[in-house]
Amino acid sequence: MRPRDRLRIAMQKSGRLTEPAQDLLTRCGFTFRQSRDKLFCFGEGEPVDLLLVRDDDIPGLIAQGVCDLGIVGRNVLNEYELTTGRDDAVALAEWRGLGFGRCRLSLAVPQELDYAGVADLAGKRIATSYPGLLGRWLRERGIDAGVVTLAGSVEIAPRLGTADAICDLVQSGGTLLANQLREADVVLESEALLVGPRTLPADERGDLVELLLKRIDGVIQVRE
Ligand code: PRT
Ligand code: ZN
Repeated sequence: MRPRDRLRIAMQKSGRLTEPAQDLLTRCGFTFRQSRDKLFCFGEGEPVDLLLVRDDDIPGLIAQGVCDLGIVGRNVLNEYELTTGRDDAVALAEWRGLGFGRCRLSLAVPQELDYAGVADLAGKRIATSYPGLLGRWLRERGIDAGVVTLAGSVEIAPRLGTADAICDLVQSGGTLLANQLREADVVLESEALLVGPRTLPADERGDLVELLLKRIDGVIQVRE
Protein backbone atom coordinates (compact mmCIF):
# COMPACT_ATOMS: atom_id res chain seq x y z
CA MET A 1 0.00 0.00 0.00
CA ARG A 2 1.26 3.47 -0.95
CA PRO A 3 2.26 5.54 2.09
CA ARG A 4 -0.09 8.43 2.84
CA ASP A 5 0.76 11.73 4.50
CA ARG A 6 -2.86 12.54 5.37
CA LEU A 7 -4.74 10.80 8.16
CA ARG A 8 -7.83 8.96 6.93
CA ILE A 9 -10.75 8.21 9.26
CA ALA A 10 -13.57 5.84 8.24
CA MET A 11 -17.05 6.77 9.40
CA GLN A 12 -20.61 5.72 8.76
CA LYS A 13 -21.99 7.37 5.62
CA SER A 14 -25.61 7.46 6.66
CA GLY A 15 -27.02 6.12 9.91
CA ARG A 16 -27.20 6.52 13.65
CA LEU A 17 -23.50 7.27 14.11
CA THR A 18 -23.11 9.76 11.27
CA GLU A 19 -24.30 12.95 12.94
CA PRO A 20 -22.72 12.43 16.38
CA ALA A 21 -19.41 11.40 14.77
CA GLN A 22 -19.37 14.49 12.55
CA ASP A 23 -20.37 16.62 15.51
CA LEU A 24 -17.47 15.22 17.57
CA LEU A 25 -14.92 16.02 14.85
CA THR A 26 -16.34 19.53 14.44
CA ARG A 27 -16.02 20.09 18.18
CA CYS A 28 -12.44 18.89 17.87
CA GLY A 29 -11.86 21.81 15.51
CA PHE A 30 -11.71 19.88 12.22
CA THR A 31 -13.56 21.23 9.19
CA PHE A 32 -14.28 19.31 6.00
CA ARG A 33 -15.43 19.76 2.43
CA GLN A 34 -17.41 16.86 0.95
CA SER A 35 -16.40 15.34 -2.40
CA ARG A 36 -18.97 15.37 -5.17
CA ASP A 37 -19.51 11.61 -4.99
CA LYS A 38 -20.01 11.92 -1.19
CA LEU A 39 -17.41 9.22 -0.53
CA PHE A 40 -14.82 11.55 1.03
CA CYS A 41 -14.74 14.61 3.23
CA PHE A 42 -11.46 16.46 2.79
CA GLY A 43 -10.00 18.25 5.78
CA GLU A 44 -9.66 21.98 5.15
CA GLY A 45 -7.20 22.74 7.95
CA GLU A 46 -5.35 19.72 9.29
CA PRO A 47 -4.45 16.91 6.83
CA VAL A 48 -7.28 14.70 8.09
CA ASP A 49 -9.83 13.21 5.66
CA LEU A 50 -12.97 11.14 6.20
CA LEU A 51 -14.04 8.11 4.19
CA LEU A 52 -17.82 7.65 4.34
CA VAL A 53 -18.85 3.99 4.23
CA ARG A 54 -21.23 1.39 5.70
CA ASP A 55 -20.41 0.81 9.34
CA ASP A 56 -19.86 -2.93 8.76
CA ASP A 57 -16.95 -2.16 6.42
CA ILE A 58 -15.06 0.04 8.90
CA PRO A 59 -13.05 -2.58 10.87
CA GLY A 60 -11.88 -4.26 7.65
CA LEU A 61 -10.80 -0.94 6.10
CA ILE A 62 -8.61 -0.23 9.14
CA ALA A 63 -7.28 -3.79 9.37
CA GLN A 64 -6.25 -3.60 5.70
CA GLY A 65 -4.60 -0.20 6.17
CA VAL A 66 -6.99 1.62 3.81
CA CYS A 67 -7.93 3.88 6.72
CA ASP A 68 -5.91 4.80 9.81
CA LEU A 69 -8.82 5.10 12.24
CA GLY A 70 -12.55 4.54 12.32
CA ILE A 71 -15.63 5.43 14.34
CA VAL A 72 -17.78 2.35 14.82
CA GLY A 73 -19.88 0.52 17.42
CA ARG A 74 -18.23 -2.06 19.69
CA ASN A 75 -20.85 -4.54 18.42
CA VAL A 76 -19.54 -4.21 14.85
CA LEU A 77 -15.87 -4.24 15.88
CA ASN A 78 -16.17 -7.35 18.06
CA GLU A 79 -18.31 -9.23 15.54
CA TYR A 80 -15.67 -8.51 12.88
CA GLU A 81 -12.89 -9.76 15.15
CA LEU A 82 -14.79 -12.98 15.90
CA THR A 83 -15.85 -13.82 12.36
CA THR A 84 -13.01 -12.66 10.10
CA GLY A 85 -9.78 -14.50 9.41
CA ARG A 86 -7.09 -11.95 10.24
CA ASP A 87 -3.99 -13.54 8.72
CA ASP A 88 -2.87 -10.50 6.75
CA ALA A 89 -4.68 -7.92 8.84
CA VAL A 90 -3.53 -5.54 11.56
CA ALA A 91 -4.83 -6.17 15.10
CA LEU A 92 -7.33 -3.50 16.12
CA ALA A 93 -7.66 -1.62 19.38
CA GLU A 94 -10.36 0.47 21.07
CA TRP A 95 -8.65 3.85 21.32
CA ARG A 96 -11.51 5.72 22.95
CA GLY A 97 -15.13 5.13 23.99
CA LEU A 98 -17.01 8.08 22.50
CA GLY A 99 -20.14 8.06 24.67
CA PHE A 100 -22.71 8.01 21.84
CA GLY A 101 -24.43 5.20 19.93
CA ARG A 102 -25.01 3.45 23.23
CA CYS A 103 -27.03 0.24 23.02
CA ARG A 104 -26.82 -3.38 24.13
CA LEU A 105 -26.80 -6.64 22.24
CA SER A 106 -29.43 -8.62 24.10
CA LEU A 107 -31.24 -11.90 24.07
CA ALA A 108 -34.99 -11.49 23.87
CA VAL A 109 -37.73 -14.07 24.14
CA PRO A 110 -41.47 -14.03 23.38
CA GLN A 111 -43.30 -12.40 26.29
CA GLU A 112 -45.15 -15.60 27.16
CA LEU A 113 -42.00 -17.75 27.26
CA ASP A 114 -40.56 -18.52 30.71
CA TYR A 115 -36.93 -17.50 31.02
CA ALA A 116 -35.24 -18.27 34.32
CA GLY A 117 -31.70 -18.16 32.97
CA VAL A 118 -29.40 -19.04 30.12
CA ALA A 119 -29.98 -22.82 30.58
CA ASP A 120 -33.49 -22.28 29.18
CA LEU A 121 -31.91 -21.55 25.78
CA ALA A 122 -30.53 -25.09 25.39
CA GLY A 123 -31.90 -26.68 22.23
CA LYS A 124 -33.60 -23.42 21.13
CA ARG A 125 -33.08 -21.61 17.81
CA ILE A 126 -31.88 -18.02 18.21
CA ALA A 127 -32.02 -15.55 15.31
CA THR A 128 -29.31 -12.87 15.11
CA SER A 129 -27.15 -10.73 12.86
CA TYR A 130 -24.30 -11.31 15.35
CA PRO A 131 -23.47 -15.04 15.11
CA GLY A 132 -19.90 -14.46 16.33
CA LEU A 133 -20.82 -12.63 19.52
CA LEU A 134 -23.83 -14.84 20.28
CA GLY A 135 -21.87 -18.03 19.53
CA ARG A 136 -19.07 -17.02 21.91
CA TRP A 137 -21.53 -16.04 24.66
CA LEU A 138 -23.32 -19.41 24.38
CA ARG A 139 -20.05 -21.36 24.27
CA GLU A 140 -18.72 -19.59 27.36
CA ARG A 141 -21.85 -20.72 29.20
CA GLY A 142 -21.80 -24.25 27.82
CA ILE A 143 -25.18 -23.86 26.10
CA ASP A 144 -25.92 -25.85 22.96
CA ALA A 145 -28.41 -23.77 20.95
CA GLY A 146 -29.02 -23.26 17.23
CA VAL A 147 -27.89 -19.91 15.79
CA VAL A 148 -29.95 -18.67 12.82
CA THR A 149 -28.09 -15.87 11.04
CA LEU A 150 -30.30 -13.16 9.51
CA ALA A 151 -29.14 -9.93 7.87
CA GLY A 152 -32.09 -7.88 9.15
CA SER A 153 -35.62 -7.88 10.61
CA VAL A 154 -34.42 -10.25 13.30
CA GLU A 155 -37.23 -9.20 15.65
CA ILE A 156 -39.91 -10.82 13.51
CA ALA A 157 -38.27 -14.28 13.43
CA PRO A 158 -40.15 -15.69 16.46
CA ARG A 159 -43.51 -14.64 14.97
CA LEU A 160 -42.55 -16.22 11.64
CA GLY A 161 -41.64 -19.41 13.48
CA THR A 162 -38.05 -19.39 12.18
CA ALA A 163 -36.60 -18.94 15.70
CA ASP A 164 -37.60 -19.31 19.36
CA ALA A 165 -35.65 -16.27 20.56
CA ILE A 166 -33.54 -13.45 19.15
CA CYS A 167 -30.27 -11.71 19.91
CA ASP A 168 -30.34 -8.12 18.65
CA LEU A 169 -29.44 -4.53 19.49
CA VAL A 170 -31.72 -2.83 21.99
CA GLN A 171 -31.83 0.80 22.95
CA SER A 172 -35.20 1.98 24.28
CA GLY A 173 -36.78 -1.48 24.14
CA GLY A 174 -39.59 -0.14 21.93
CA THR A 175 -38.88 -2.54 19.06
CA LEU A 176 -38.98 -5.57 21.38
CA LEU A 177 -42.24 -4.40 22.92
CA ALA A 178 -43.81 -3.82 19.49
CA ASN A 179 -42.93 -7.41 18.59
CA GLN A 180 -44.19 -8.97 21.84
CA LEU A 181 -40.65 -9.78 22.97
CA ARG A 182 -38.90 -9.09 26.26
CA GLU A 183 -35.23 -8.63 27.04
CA ALA A 184 -33.88 -11.70 28.82
CA ASP A 185 -30.08 -11.26 29.05
CA VAL A 186 -27.39 -8.83 27.91
CA VAL A 187 -24.66 -10.24 25.66
CA LEU A 188 -22.67 -7.02 25.06
CA GLU A 189 -22.82 -3.38 26.14
CA SER A 190 -21.94 -1.19 23.17
CA GLU A 191 -21.11 2.40 22.30
CA ALA A 192 -19.34 4.13 19.44
CA LEU A 193 -15.57 3.76 19.60
CA LEU A 194 -12.57 5.35 18.01
CA VAL A 195 -10.83 2.27 16.59
CA GLY A 196 -7.33 2.02 15.22
CA PRO A 197 -4.41 -0.35 14.81
CA ARG A 198 -2.73 -1.36 18.09
CA THR A 199 0.39 0.58 17.12
CA LEU A 200 0.38 4.09 15.68
CA PRO A 201 1.87 4.77 12.24
CA ALA A 202 5.50 5.84 12.72
CA ASP A 203 5.16 8.96 10.54
CA GLU A 204 3.28 12.28 10.63
CA ARG A 205 0.01 10.37 10.82
CA GLY A 206 1.02 9.12 14.28
CA ASP A 207 1.37 12.75 15.41
CA LEU A 208 -2.04 13.55 13.92
CA VAL A 209 -3.60 10.63 15.83
CA GLU A 210 -2.10 11.97 19.05
CA LEU A 211 -3.47 15.44 18.28
CA LEU A 212 -6.92 13.96 17.58
CA LEU A 213 -6.88 11.89 20.79
CA LYS A 214 -5.93 14.94 22.84
CA ARG A 215 -8.76 16.97 21.33
CA ILE A 216 -11.29 14.14 21.75
CA ASP A 217 -10.32 13.82 25.42
CA GLY A 218 -10.90 17.56 25.80
CA VAL A 219 -14.34 17.39 24.18
CA ILE A 220 -15.36 14.36 26.25
CA GLN A 221 -14.18 16.01 29.47
CA VAL A 222 -16.24 19.13 28.77
CA ARG A 223 -19.30 16.98 28.00
CA GLU A 224 -19.09 15.00 31.24
O1 PRT B 1 -25.98 1.26 6.42
P1 PRT B 1 -25.15 0.85 7.58
O2 PRT B 1 -24.74 -0.61 7.53
O3 PRT B 1 -23.98 1.78 7.79
O4 PRT B 1 -26.07 1.08 8.88
P2 PRT B 1 -26.80 0.06 9.86
O5 PRT B 1 -28.23 0.04 9.49
O6 PRT B 1 -26.06 -1.23 10.00
O7 PRT B 1 -26.56 0.79 11.25
P3 PRT B 1 -27.43 1.81 12.13
O8 PRT B 1 -27.25 3.21 11.62
O9 PRT B 1 -28.82 1.32 12.38
O10 PRT B 1 -26.63 1.64 13.51
C1 PRT B 1 -25.28 1.95 13.59
C2 PRT B 1 -24.79 1.61 14.99
O11 PRT B 1 -25.53 2.36 15.96
C3 PRT B 1 -24.99 0.17 15.45
O12 PRT B 1 -24.01 -0.72 14.94
C4 PRT B 1 -24.90 0.32 16.96
O13 PRT B 1 -23.54 0.35 17.37
C5 PRT B 1 -25.52 1.69 17.22
N1 PRT B 1 -26.91 1.65 17.73
C6 PRT B 1 -27.33 2.30 18.85
C7 PRT B 1 -27.98 1.00 17.22
C8 PRT B 1 -29.07 1.25 18.06
N2 PRT B 1 -28.64 2.08 19.06
C9 PRT B 1 -30.36 0.68 17.75
N3 PRT B 1 -31.31 0.91 18.50
N4 PRT B 1 -28.12 0.22 16.12
C10 PRT B 1 -29.32 -0.29 15.83
N5 PRT B 1 -30.44 -0.11 16.60
C11 PRT B 1 -31.70 -0.76 16.12
C12 PRT B 1 -31.80 -2.24 16.54
O14 PRT B 1 -31.16 -3.07 15.58
C13 PRT B 1 -33.30 -2.48 16.57
O15 PRT B 1 -33.81 -2.72 15.30
O16 PRT B 1 -32.84 -0.16 16.65
C14 PRT B 1 -33.80 -1.13 17.05
C15 PRT B 1 -33.93 -1.15 18.53
O17 PRT B 1 -34.09 0.12 19.07
P4 PRT B 1 -35.10 0.37 20.27
O18 PRT B 1 -34.88 1.78 20.68
O19 PRT B 1 -36.48 0.14 19.73
O20 PRT B 1 -34.76 -0.59 21.38
ZN1 ZN C 1 -24.41 -1.84 9.15
